[in-house]
Amino acid sequence: MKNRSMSRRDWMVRTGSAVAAGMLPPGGSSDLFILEEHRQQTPADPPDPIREKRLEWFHEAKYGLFIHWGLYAIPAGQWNGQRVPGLGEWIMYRTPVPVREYEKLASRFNPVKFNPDEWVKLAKDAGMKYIVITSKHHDGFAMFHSKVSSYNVVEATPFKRDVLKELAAACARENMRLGFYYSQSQDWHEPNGAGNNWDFGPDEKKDYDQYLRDKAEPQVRELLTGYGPVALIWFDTPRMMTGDRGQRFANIVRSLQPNTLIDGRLGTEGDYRSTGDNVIPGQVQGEAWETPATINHTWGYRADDTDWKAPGQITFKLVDIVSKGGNYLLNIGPMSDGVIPQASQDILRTVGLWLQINGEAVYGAGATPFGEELGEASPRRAKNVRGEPLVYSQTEWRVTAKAGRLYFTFFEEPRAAFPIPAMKNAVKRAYRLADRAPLKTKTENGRTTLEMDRPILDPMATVVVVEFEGNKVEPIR
Ligand code: FHN
Repeated sequence: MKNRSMSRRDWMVRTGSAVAAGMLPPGGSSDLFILEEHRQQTPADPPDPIREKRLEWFHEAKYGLFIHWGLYAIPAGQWNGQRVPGLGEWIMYRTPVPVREYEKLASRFNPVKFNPDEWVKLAKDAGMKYIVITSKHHDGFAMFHSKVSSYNVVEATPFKRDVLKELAAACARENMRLGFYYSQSQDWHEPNGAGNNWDFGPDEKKDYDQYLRDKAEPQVRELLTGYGPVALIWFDTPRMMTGDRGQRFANIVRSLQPNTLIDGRLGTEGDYRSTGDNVIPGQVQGEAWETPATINHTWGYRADDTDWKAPGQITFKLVDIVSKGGNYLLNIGPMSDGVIPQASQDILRTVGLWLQINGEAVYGAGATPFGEELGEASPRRAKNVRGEPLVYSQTEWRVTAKAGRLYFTFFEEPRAAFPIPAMKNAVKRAYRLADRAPLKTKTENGRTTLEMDRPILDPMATVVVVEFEGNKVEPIR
């Protein structure tokens, strides 16, 4: 199940981390509009016990809320009456909008309906165990009261409230872990930040270290000193990040808050791996990892993207990810008045209701000891769009595991007599997780089958617990 021998390159290829995060714009054409290398850092091998300790909560949590919120929520996908395709938070780049024009959005940012307690309550209702919010996205605007740049929510807007401070307080009240997304490389507002070539010319000619020294590094320090315990810093798009530059950020994090996790997109070694956007690996991964994903097709709010993923799809992705050893960081984009679109709230809460009953199969659960349920590799060695070996994914059921227990989550009605994959361990008993109703089992020639009632209990996903002898499954291959 563990695959510590997989090379960094293989992992990058398999998880889509090495290539573009191409997404369909809400219009649905195949316009790939972000070409961004997600340089991936492989946590040290063999595992470092200090890192493993830091990661304990992350392994338990499994499911987090990603929030992309910033000035881009105001245009919401339109500039001067024109629809700008692509990700909502990329509107400045895609148009492109000169800094002096884009900055004017700040004077209109007044999200009077922002209620951090409601946001935290939503995450809790959704069954999410951590929140990660954009503290500064590529547009360079800080959603916190930064002393190093007045381009921030307190000094540049009529709102004048420190969004992160208020959210941190609300999280602390509810014991919710809070992490900060920070765009360390791209900063389209700064002459020496990466990305803005329409105002400031090509990146190669910039004094990138000046930007790091005078803005990015001090801002990361601010985040780690003024906002309580920070669960993680979610760095992104490490353009122009050499190992040394990345290490400077890592040193800041480690020296100020040694328990804070670093994601996989810093530009030097992090604590866990981040897949490409919306990419779920085909197989179990041996290291800690996380899929960042959208609930529709954008991260920052855009008014025309209402193509939401259904609760059943999200539930499948969550269990699929957990069954491969990972975490799911699912994003929502609040509107410019501070309200989270009702549809995304409803979807998250529906999944949350399922988790209230079935969460035992998810939180703290380990990966499948089998793998046959995940799918089959293409017999012709075909590759998918990311150049990975093509796997014909199967979606009928998934398995997650804890000591002495397997959780079979069925997304489709299984065969009336469902054969448990071959294992050396004897089955002690089986029951439905939701109502604890026992299931009959039959063992013949060492193979156990579950006698399944029809229709299955929950059409979205039904969990069956199988208790077995011993702590760890020994599959028979
Ligand atoms: O460019 C960003 C994008 O806007 C968004 O923040 C995602 C989230 O994973 N990261 C980058 C693209 O991969």
